[in-house]
Amino acid sequence: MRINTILLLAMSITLALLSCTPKTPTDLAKTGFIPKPVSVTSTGEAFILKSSTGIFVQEGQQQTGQYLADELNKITGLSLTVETATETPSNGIYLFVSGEAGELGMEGYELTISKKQITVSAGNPAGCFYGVQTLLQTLPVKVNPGEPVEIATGSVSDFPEYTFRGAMLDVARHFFSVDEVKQFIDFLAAYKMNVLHLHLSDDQGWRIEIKSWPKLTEIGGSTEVGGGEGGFYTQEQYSEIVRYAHERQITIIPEIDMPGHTNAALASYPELNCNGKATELYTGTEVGFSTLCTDKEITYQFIGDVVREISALTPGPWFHVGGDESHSTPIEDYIPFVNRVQEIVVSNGKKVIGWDEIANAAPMENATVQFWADIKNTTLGVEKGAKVIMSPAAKAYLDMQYDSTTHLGLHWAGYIEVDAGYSWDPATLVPGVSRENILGVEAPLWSETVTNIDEVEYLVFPRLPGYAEIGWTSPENRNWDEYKLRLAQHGKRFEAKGIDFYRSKLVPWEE
Ligand code: NGO
Repeated sequence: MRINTILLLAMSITLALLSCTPKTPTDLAKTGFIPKPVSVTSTGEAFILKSSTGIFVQEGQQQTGQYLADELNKITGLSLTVETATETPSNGIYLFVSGEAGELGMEGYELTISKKQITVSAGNPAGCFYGVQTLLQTLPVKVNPGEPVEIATGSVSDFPEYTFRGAMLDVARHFFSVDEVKQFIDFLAAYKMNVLHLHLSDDQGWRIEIKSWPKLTEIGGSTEVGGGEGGFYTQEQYSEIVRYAHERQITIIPEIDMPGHTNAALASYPELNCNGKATELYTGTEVGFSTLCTDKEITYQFIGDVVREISALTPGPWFHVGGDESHSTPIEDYIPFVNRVQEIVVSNGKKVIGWDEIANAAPMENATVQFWADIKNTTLGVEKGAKVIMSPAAKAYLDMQYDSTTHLGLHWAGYIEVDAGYSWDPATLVPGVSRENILGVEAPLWSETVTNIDEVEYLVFPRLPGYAEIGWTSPENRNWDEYKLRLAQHGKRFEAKGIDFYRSKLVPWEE
């Protein structure tokens, strides 16, 4: 045999042997992480996760350790448990928080996977939780019982672009149960989002118990869009949502929308109306017809009580005052009203957030305007010293339809296909609003057309991971053509979690 023929033969035997060996995930850099980390390095081997694998945590990190154990056990069918350790063990998984910013900042983390050991080290507990989410994305979606679980070795160094990465759920137009809100929180947590804004009141419903004004929920909470039975959270239930979110490093922002979008309150208490008469409950979807009576003292007593009770239940730094579409409040009444409400919020120890219209009031230091529609309002807010949350309706509203065939959602701001939702940069979208003015990004889901969590899922997925990535990953590191391949890998994850998602034709979903 000639030497070339022998070489060829040897090569084909090797190839044949290679194709028989089971595929092990030894290239960490091929994992479709969302949001995309700052850097990923592969070392080409595998860590085997098995029933004897220990999960060790530094004192104080038990909760995140338990979260990791629960998630790993769900995927693998194993029964891993958590122990505390004072130093890095030589085998197993170890979660560690240094308490110092270091090169990756407080929220940054380093995930290191070797054949024997996985470590997550971070500046603060949030960073540690994000490292855990990255680790979870290295695992297969589901593992058959008894099958070894192989995790590719290498390291991930990572930190977020923006400190504020959120979504909003409108629980006023349709009410969602505590369990549904928890599911929504889990969606955010999986993609390292850290804020859930709850739109707790609107014309169609008041959704949080206020002990000093009980009729708000008794009457105002009794219906919703379409005339359904509505509902509300007791203060204990709201606290349970806050607690569940906190365990997942998510801050709740409560919103009480005012002076417009207040029909549910106006129907509950006649004295909040200028004519002293309660309005009828409302179950339609028009906006802009209601207003609190801005020159009655009782209005401010009411707001004072509401802000005080909700603030006492809310550990996060913010209170959202709404302020949008107050078409029935003359601007000369609107401005002093918003100014006074800002003072009430600040005196309750919270920072003000409002939709971009509140920029017409003053002063704005320490306040944040949420850009949704009006560039002039938003730049005015910036000039007055406010920070901006970017929620452009035409790009980031989760209730906008994907295209003209979408059976749920609205399209007043346009259709938002998955690529359009992903391909924009918060720091360059609005002239006059630049990186240093921006606190972060939030994707709101208004619920005029969605009535349960399955419908919510259809509008939220697959766009939510894109908004999470806009908040986390620097714009230089983002590109739709590359992102869509990573998103394609997540279709199986959505399925495994029972998420009803929109199978956009723009994404080459992996089967
Ligand atoms: C607008 C309006 C909401 C609607 C939503 C529907 C804002 C800030 N106010 O956004 O009341 O529910 O559009 O997309």
